[in-house]
Amino acid sequence: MKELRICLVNAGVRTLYSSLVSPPLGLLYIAAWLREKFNVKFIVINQKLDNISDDELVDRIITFQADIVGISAMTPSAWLLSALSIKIRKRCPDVLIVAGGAHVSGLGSSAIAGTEIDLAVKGEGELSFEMIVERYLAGSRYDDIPGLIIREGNGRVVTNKGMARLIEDLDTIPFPAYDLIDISKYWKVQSMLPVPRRKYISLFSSRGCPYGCIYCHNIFNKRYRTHSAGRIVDEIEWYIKTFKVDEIEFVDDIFNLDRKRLIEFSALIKKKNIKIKIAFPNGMRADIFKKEEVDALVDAGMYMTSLALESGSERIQALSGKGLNIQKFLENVAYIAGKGVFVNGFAMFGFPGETAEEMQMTIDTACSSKLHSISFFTVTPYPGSSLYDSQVRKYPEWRKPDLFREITSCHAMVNLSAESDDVLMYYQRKANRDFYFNSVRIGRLLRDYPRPFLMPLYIPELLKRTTKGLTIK
Ligand code: B12
Ligand code: SF4
Repeated sequence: MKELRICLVNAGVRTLYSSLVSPPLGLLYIAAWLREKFNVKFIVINQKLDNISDDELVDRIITFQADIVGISAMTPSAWLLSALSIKIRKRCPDVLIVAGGAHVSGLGSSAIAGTEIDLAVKGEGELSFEMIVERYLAGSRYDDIPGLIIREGNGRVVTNKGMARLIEDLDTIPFPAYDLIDISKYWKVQSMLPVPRRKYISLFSSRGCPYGCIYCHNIFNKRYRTHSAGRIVDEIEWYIKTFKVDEIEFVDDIFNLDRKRLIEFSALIKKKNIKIKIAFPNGMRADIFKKEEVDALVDAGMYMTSLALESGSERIQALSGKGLNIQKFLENVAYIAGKGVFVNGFAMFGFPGETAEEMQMTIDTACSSKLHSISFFTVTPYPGSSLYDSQVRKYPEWRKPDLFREITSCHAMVNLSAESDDVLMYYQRKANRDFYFNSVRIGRLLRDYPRPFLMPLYIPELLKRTTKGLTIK
């Protein structure tokens, strides 16, 4: 069988405001899955990491002689899809262009309007991409692949019935194809964790989350599926051996939902005497933690975690679907921080109808907590969230990807709160001032931040957040 050539691209532009980069795990999973089944050669290009232009990207696709190009994009990078796919089509007319990732998963068929993308996968990618390759090799049609979005010859976009098939047993997926990227390049930039320059690897050990937060995605379905504890530990051992990493960064949505697995995982790390630092830049739900689970993770090597508060108001907790038990949050943050773990928080202002009093409740809760640091974001209705679906009728312009262009936590594209833009921005600034300009907090930060000598790097950002706040696009 002829060797197939697939180029996988993580679309993005690295800017001052959008500088975080981490390994494109979705693409690495897809490559690992496909190369077990087909005679296929891959290249993986992270446009955001290398900040390469579309033209240079197309040069590389041509040099590689790709048969298929697979592009992944989140919504803030989705504006790139049109120009990039048009350029690929112009210079490589026969290449099959396939898209996927958070943006396509959220927006569906509208995501490929105005592009030259042939096929798009909404949701989990491995099984759909496998079916695409099968049909590509057989020269047959794609119209029996569940949920697939297809651009027909006449430019019309249709969506097949059904939903992308899910992998039931996640352990059947091989380890992500980290050999296809130069992981050391990622160690020189900052990932989601607020600590730059670490010899880490990202690990995604579960898919799906049963909670219904209105601002969150639904890429992997609401049903929670996990890699087994044994598989995660095998994966970690392989990373240590192959890439000499000393840290694992879990980017799950909700790692601690399966308590039994958490305990088993921690016990295995101990039993095998694996020396590794463990960080959770997101993906822990604070109010469901039990003390023994925290103890087990700390024993296994957890040194940093982020825990989302989102709001200090019970009304907003209910309205946002998060339904966090705020008291439990405060208790668990204190317990985890007391164990010597650096605890970062997340909160948001600007939920639909949120009042100034409710914003102040969030500030008060954050300030009364034992969090070491916290990011105060504004609510952004990303495609794929139920908040987007419920509001988009009022704001039809949101369908244009340009509106979300490189939007970050420093910008708000909309103000859904009950207050004016000025009041919303005032509370974001005030939150940063009240939280950080506190001698006890600064003392704890200096004592517990894992790389104190790097802290000055964050001073310009902090000053910006405390004085300028966000801007409404
Ligand atoms: C790590 C991470 C990041 C990393 C980058 C990761 C990367 N891939 O480059 C960093 C920290 C840089 C980041 C930044 C941001 N992120 Co982020 N991030 C994540 C997180 C936590 C994990 C991503 C991951 O590795 N998932 C695991 C892999 C296996 O999943 P996957 O990438 O989706 O891939 C699967 C499918 O999507 C599909 N697929 C993916 N690509 C392709 C391509 C093809 C061709 C096909 C067929 C299929 C396919 O198949 C894959 C395997 O099943 C997700 C949450 C989540 N659960 O995914 C949020 C998430 C993706 N991020 C999100 C957001 C909002 C952001 C920011 C805007 C945050 C901010 N305010 O600044 C920025 C945007 C950056 C930008 N300019 O685009 C949203 C995206 C919403 C949306 N509509 O785009 C998510 C879903 C979080 C959420 N709760 O809603 N993020
Ligand atoms: S925000 Fe967290 S708890 Fe809520 S749905 Fe998303 S992953 Fe689940």
